Amino acid sequence: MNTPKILVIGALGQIGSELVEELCNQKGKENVIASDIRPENEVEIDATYITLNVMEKERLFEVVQKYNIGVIYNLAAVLSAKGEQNPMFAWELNMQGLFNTLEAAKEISHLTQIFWPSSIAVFGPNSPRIDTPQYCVMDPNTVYGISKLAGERWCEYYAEKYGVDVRSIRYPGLIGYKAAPGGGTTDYAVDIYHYAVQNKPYKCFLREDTMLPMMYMEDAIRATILLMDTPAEKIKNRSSYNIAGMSFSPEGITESIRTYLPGFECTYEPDFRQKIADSWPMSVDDTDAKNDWGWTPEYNLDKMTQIMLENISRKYPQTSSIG
Ligand code: AKB
Repeated sequence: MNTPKILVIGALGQIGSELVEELCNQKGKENVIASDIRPENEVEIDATYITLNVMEKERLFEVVQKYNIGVIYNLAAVLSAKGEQNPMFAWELNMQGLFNTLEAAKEISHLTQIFWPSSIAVFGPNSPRIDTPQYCVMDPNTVYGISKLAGERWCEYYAEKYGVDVRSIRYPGLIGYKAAPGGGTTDYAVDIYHYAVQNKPYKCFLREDTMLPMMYMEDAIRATILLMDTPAEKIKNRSSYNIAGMSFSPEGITESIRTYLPGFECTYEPDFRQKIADSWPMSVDDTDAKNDWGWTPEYNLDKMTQIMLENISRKYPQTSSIG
């Protein structure tokens, strides 16, 4: 069987840049097209790249036809903290971008699979906060969370009404060293490593005891491709799956960093993002993902800290005290 052509939308973002690399490795570089809104002449990426704004439905349809696309990963989104600065734009991008890809899958027969990321932001202050179940009260209070919850319902609707093979994961906070995160409440957990390797103190925008679900990027990419490679009959959930990796607080990650850099200092000055974090789970129950498609995480906090510090220190050869 021929490998279908894959289009990654939002390929220059935190998840997109790592996903494109892994898809090229696993599915063949000739089968992957990376796209984002930046002009082609400004982008350096080791893959075929085209400029594409997911809000432009006609252009998206044209690209899907032209390149005979069989699979789309639509990662374009405004995240939780940034979304609160411009709620209407966040709603438009997060919803219209999803509709355009779902409509393309409904209308174009060779486009047979869609991946769309959801988030732990779909939960809210009245959701259980420990081992948050797959199905429970969901009352998100950020525009990002509202758009993700509405998007999940639309994914299930398109799957049931039109037979669209759409699959989704509720990502926890994602932590990687290759690309910068883009305006989320969990971004501190990437920034903190950059300060630590430069021997700088870090001022955290969340309280020290704010426990949140998190995941090392390699686990997240593995989960994403595993979900997409699972035979359709095993995918019982067409809204979005909870997946768990690890849970920690700013205090916990600071302790983990101190095992390598004992002098590292972190101070705490909570801002508007504290309220967002306080409405999210501390940990999630991912039994359904484990049972349906065999999800298991491989990274814990200390293993991740070691990899993050080693790799980020290479970005700061002048100041780093690691390695
Ligand atoms: C955010 O903080 O907005 C994201 C997320 C948890 O979806 N990282």
